[in-house]
Parts: sequence; structure tokens; C-alpha cells
Amino acid sequence: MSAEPQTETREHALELWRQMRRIRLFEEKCAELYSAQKIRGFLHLYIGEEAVAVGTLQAITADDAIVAAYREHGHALVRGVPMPALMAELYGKAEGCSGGRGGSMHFFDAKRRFYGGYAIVAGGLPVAVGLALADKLRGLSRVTACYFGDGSIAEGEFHESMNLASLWQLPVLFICENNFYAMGTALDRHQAQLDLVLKARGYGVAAQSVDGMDVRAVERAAREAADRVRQGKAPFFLECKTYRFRAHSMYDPELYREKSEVEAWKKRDPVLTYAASLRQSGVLDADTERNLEQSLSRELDDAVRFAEQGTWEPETSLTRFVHAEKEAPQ
Ligand SMILES: Cc1ncc(C[n+]2csc(CCOP(=O)(O)OP(=O)(O)O)c2C)c(N)n1
Repeated sequence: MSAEPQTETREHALELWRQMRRIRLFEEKCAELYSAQKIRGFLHLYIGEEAVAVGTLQAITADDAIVAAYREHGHALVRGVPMPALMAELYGKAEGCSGGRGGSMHFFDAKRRFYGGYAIVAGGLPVAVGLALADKLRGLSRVTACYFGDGSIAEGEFHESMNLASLWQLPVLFICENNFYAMGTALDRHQAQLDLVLKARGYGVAAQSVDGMDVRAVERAAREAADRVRQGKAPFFLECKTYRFRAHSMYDPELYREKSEVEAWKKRDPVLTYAASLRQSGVLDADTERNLEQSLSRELDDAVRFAEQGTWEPETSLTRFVHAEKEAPQ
């Protein structure tokens, strides 16, 4: 696989925009449905960070694995987990991708090699290392893309995972979504070393940092990084500097950061700035934009209808999945 798309096409440029816009609309709808109490439990929105999932996942094939944290709606959408199955999961319906039992933080779709959704900070990293180890032992040339926030850097699992991935030369693409806050704790309040690339290099892992608000830059960096993982059969650490425009979750009064800081980052909104550049270069014309918006809005309406019409689990299946079953349920 080459580091750049074979040819830079208008279709590809538009596809990046479509995918980011699709995540944005899905999540704005989620916020609305949460306020209407249709979606319960936890809800962590990815709004502002879309360029990271969209840019990086251009470099990941259907054969590669994905492990994400709990802000994972965008990753699941780009991976191709059907939107109705995601919306039904948020509603807690049996038709959801995790049978309605996981909710927002636990999307899962083994068939598409989307291995979660982890609510425990840094919980996905050892899982990614295990998946990569399995690939290596089986002689498969696959990458495991592992997403986590800057909060994970403070966890022992980060250090153990980086160490083992480096020691055993495992094909993991570690993608740190550095939005500078772990809930209400700023990175500089919990880390002595703020250069995260240096931390990765400390484990002998090649690393790079990229502007996570620029989908093209993220895509370029991710293609190079994934190539290195694939060809060098060794881990890589990609830091994407990004920002979440919304609160940490729906319960957060956001007392830890200035409104002016949020407004300053919003000027770099990855969806709006990319759309503006496409309009300016003539790639995105008014007709194309209207058509794309209409088709996304239809897809969203269908997903909500599907979730609304979904079924609650019968009482008889309440204890199912408490113990492992011989056959993995589909
Ligand atoms: C092991 C563990 N400790 C604490 C928590 C509580 N908690 C939930 S989210 C969060 C912040 C994580 O921030 P980060 O990893 O940067 O991800 P972001 O929310 O910024 O995407 C914390 C501390 C948890 N879920 N798991």
C-alpha cells in the first residue's frame, strides 16, 4: 500500500467531507435524543474530533482491527457498522450492535472487526496488543488500530501495552486522540512530560504528532504510519492534537476550561473548515452539497425509526451473556 492515495480524486475529497458530516449529524441527533430521554445512560460526543477517525481510518482496511475508547460513535460509523444498529444500541434495543446491552460506550461488531468501545480508560490498549499478537503468531499481515485519549497516558495499561508491543514488535497503530482534557483534568495537571511523542519513543516505538483538526494531514500521517506498521511489523504511535467542542459527557458543567478557549478551537472546526476549502476549490458545489445533506438526513431518519421500532429484550434472556456460551452469538 502506498503512503498516498493512488490518485487524488474529487470523489475521495468529497468522501472525507461526507464521512465527517455524517458523524456530526449523527451526534447532534444523539444529543437531541438524549435530552428527550430516548437515549439513556452515558453519552460522550466526538463533535470537534471527527477529522481524527475519518483521516486515520482511510489507512485501515476491512481486514485490519479497530479498538476504540468510549467516544467511539465516529469510528464505528466510518468502519461501516450500520447506523440503524448503532442508534438501536443507544436506545438499548435488542437490534443494537451489542444487543442493546452496551449502549453508547460499548459498540461492538466482531464481523466487521470492530472490537469495542471501552469505558475503562486505557482498557482497550491491552486488547489491541492481544489482537496484534494473535495476528503475528498466525503470520497475518494486519494492523490493529487502537484509539485512546490523552487520559490513557496516565494509566499503567498504556505503559505496559507500549512496552510489550515494542518488545514483541507487534503491528499496533496506537492513535492518541489528544484533546488536552481527561474529563475535567488538563493534560498539564497530570503529566510531567507533555511531549507525548517522546513518551512513545521512550519505549522504542516510532512516533509522530499531527494536527488532528486537518483531515488531510491526518490521512497523510496515518497512511505513512500504517505503512510502517504493516511493512516494518512494528508498532507506531500517532498523536492527533484535537479538541472536543462539547462537554466531556452530558453531565459535565465544564467548569475547568474557559469559554474563550472553546470558541478559539471552534474556529478550526474540522468539518466547517474542510467544507469551506472544498467550496473554494470548486470541489463542493451547491447541488452536490444539497444532495449529500439530503441523503444523510434520510439515513438518519431511517436509523431513528429503526431504533424506535426496535424491541426490548424479553425477560427470559436477562441472564444471557453473564457466562460465556460455547458458540459466540452472532
Ligand atoms: C480506569 C478509569 N479511571 C477513571 C475513569 C473515569 N473517567 C471516565 S472518562 C475519563 C477521562 C478520560 O479522558 P481521555 O482518556 O483523555 O478521553 P476523552 O474523554 O478526552 O476522549 C475518566 C477519568 C474510568 N472510566 N476508567
